[in-house]
Amino acid sequence: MAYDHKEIESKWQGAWDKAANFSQDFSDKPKKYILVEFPYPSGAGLHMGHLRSYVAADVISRFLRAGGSNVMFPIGWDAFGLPAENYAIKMGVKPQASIAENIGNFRKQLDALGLSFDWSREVNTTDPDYYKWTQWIFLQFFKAGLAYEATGFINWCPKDKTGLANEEVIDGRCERCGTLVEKKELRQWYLKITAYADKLLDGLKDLDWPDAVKLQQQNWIGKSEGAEIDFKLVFKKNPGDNSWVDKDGNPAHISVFTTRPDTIFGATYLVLAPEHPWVRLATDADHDALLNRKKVLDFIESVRNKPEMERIAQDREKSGVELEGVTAINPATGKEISVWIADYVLANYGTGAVMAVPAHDERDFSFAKKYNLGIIKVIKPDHEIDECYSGEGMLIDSGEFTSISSSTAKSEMAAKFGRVKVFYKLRDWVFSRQRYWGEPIPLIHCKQCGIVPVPDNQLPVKLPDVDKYEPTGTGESPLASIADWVNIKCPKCGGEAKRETNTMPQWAGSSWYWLRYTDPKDAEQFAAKKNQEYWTPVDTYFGGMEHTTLHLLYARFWNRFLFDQGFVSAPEPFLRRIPHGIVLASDGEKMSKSRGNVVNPDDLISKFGADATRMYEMFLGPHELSVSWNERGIVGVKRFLDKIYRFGESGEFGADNAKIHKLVQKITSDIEHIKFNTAVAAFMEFFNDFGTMSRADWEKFLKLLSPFAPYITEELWHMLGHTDSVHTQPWPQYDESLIKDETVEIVISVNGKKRGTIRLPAGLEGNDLKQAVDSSELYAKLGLKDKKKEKIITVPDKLVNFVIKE
Ligand code: ANZ
Ligand code: ZN
Repeated sequence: MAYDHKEIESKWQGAWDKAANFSQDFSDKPKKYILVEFPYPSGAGLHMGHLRSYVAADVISRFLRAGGSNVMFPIGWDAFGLPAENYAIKMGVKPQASIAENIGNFRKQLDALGLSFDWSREVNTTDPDYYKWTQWIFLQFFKAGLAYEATGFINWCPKDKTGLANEEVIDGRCERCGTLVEKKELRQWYLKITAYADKLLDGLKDLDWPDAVKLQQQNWIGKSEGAEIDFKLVFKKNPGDNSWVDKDGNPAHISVFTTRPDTIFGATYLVLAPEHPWVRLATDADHDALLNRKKVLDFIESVRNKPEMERIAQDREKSGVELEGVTAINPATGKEISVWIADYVLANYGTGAVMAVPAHDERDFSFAKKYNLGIIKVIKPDHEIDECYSGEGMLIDSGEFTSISSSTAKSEMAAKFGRVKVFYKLRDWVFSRQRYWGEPIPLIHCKQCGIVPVPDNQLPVKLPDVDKYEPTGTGESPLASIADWVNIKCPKCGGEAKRETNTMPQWAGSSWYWLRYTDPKDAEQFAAKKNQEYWTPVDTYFGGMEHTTLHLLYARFWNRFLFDQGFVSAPEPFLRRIPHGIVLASDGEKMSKSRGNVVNPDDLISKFGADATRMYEMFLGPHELSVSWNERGIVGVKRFLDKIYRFGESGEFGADNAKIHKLVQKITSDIEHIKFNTAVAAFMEFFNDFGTMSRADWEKFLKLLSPFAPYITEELWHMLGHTDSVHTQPWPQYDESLIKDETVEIVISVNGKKRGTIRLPAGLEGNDLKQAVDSSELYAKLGLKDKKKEKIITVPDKLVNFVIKE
């Protein structure tokens, strides 16, 4: 007989005192800050990925509360940005309205799941009382010189009609809609995240994060130590003339960035990115340096919209064209070498130019083969190799550096031919969007005073309420056409001025939200220092794998900056990060509407109950791995819950059972180690054959199960006659002496080599263990009786090793 999950769940959902989950500022109990990524309240509602993080975090929070901690487990809404705006456009409503409706729906879903959030701390990034502080923080960046305006080629999504940050371009496509990203020249606001590259790298060391996640951030920041070296240019048209300067007065040389200055004697040509500023200049009709200008321009055009990923792919054929009429001088050899542009050199990394060393760099090698360029070996490999050797070794044919090892010579050669230089892959964060639904950037453009920050007492700069907010596609925000919002008096001189009309990216509000939770209603500051000091850093942060180089990097950046400014109390925001794997559909494919394989949490809750949904979600597999949904699995979990319900109803209690102690130990340890799937399995195994259970054992069992299945355990707890809640009971303890196995397998080895095993009573140590082994059959069989033992090593419950003279 199935229990009536609907009745039980709706009964307790209404009855639970929500305040029971509220956390106390400055309590004497140990604090724990458990955070889950707050959701975008999209129209689709909760999905399986949310559930994975939310249920896991809820289990931990309930467990820690029962263990006596003052747990903060807050939630809120990350509601600005493209997804919300696109949804509103599709539905033909204002984002304000659709957001409010979606939040209502999300809230219902979260409550139905029995998630024990502290709703007293709810935040919403689109609430003016919240984004006032997002704007205020932006102004701190601006005042510190870390927010700046520049015109440059940025990533542009033609479908979403807005600029994107590098982090939002995944394999050349828009992170949101999958459209191929184009390059567009636009005036943009940038945040100078590059100024924090080293701090963001160093900070990783102290974090309890999965190595894979740390490595991804490290690679994204991409620190490279090397040298910048200048190559003088020579012009065929006026061979003697080395005074050729550009409009800015730069002398005629090209600077390259290399991580291998030790290979400079093997540099046989230069390669520039097609977008290199010098190439732009030289192809200008005013200049006559290039003899093949037309061909060069054609090539530039052909690579213009090639995705970066494609350009740098190792195995792809590289193409380029020589800049005829120009050569360069290799500063080490004094030899004249040719100058090329090629697709495999990127404009926005290093100096946008490389010295090509085909003998020791794969990309240069295949390029040199294709265009028949010189290949000069300057490093002797320490073993036999293929044609191109990219490792270290002894330098050859390298002038005074010959016979020195390449690694030793590196720094000296960097200094002699150029200067030591560090580059990062990380780019400054393109921080403006040409869309309506975001925080207005709180700046004012005045003809007299230039760019003026909006004074603090005029924050927030509210988004105007408008009827038309579709993107324009011109590179201007829709706000630009709202004259009475845009035109304003300059706060400094009182003259005519205009508001900045770009808005912030969707990542702004989430770059500091965990700080606001510590002090969510503060009107004077974004969060009082003493609240932060009590709560932060976040102890455990649950969320998706996909946010590693977006949200997690941005959040660490804002936190570090605010820390340096003295506004934040901890340098790193999130001590422990637990990412979850993806939940795939039962066919092993990604869940998607178009495939029609999406599993809807509402349906599951209605059909099987929130408890079964939660438990099955945890049972699916290790938290960090991708798992496949399986309808049969949830049926099994529901049956398990039916069984325990029937047992509770029957009230057939017997004698105490030591097995419950083992279960307490197992569940406690599994929760601590985020091994929820094995915890669920342990519950089922236990219940399959526990033999007998006393009323006290049963109460322990219910408590253990309560973080996973909060409704049914509450019902069964009350069935015992209790009037208080199972969720306010302390976590059960176990008796060490009762969890030992009665017998254990002991490995017998001789001189460290395993010779067999024997079964012995558990808990034997030292001489007792030796004596038990002495009287075993194996001992006799191995002839150990007559051997002279130099040493006998015993490990209780595991092993006895005899060290003997052979
Ligand atoms: C000469 C050389 C010789 C190089 C050699 C490598 C091996 P990472 O480690 O990624 O920083 N490079 C520099 N700027 C580039 C750009 N804008 N586009 C494409 N490639 C660029 O790589 C640095 C190396 O990548 C540099 O060192 C340069 O090639 C190339 F045996 O210089 B090397
Ligand atoms: Zn002014």
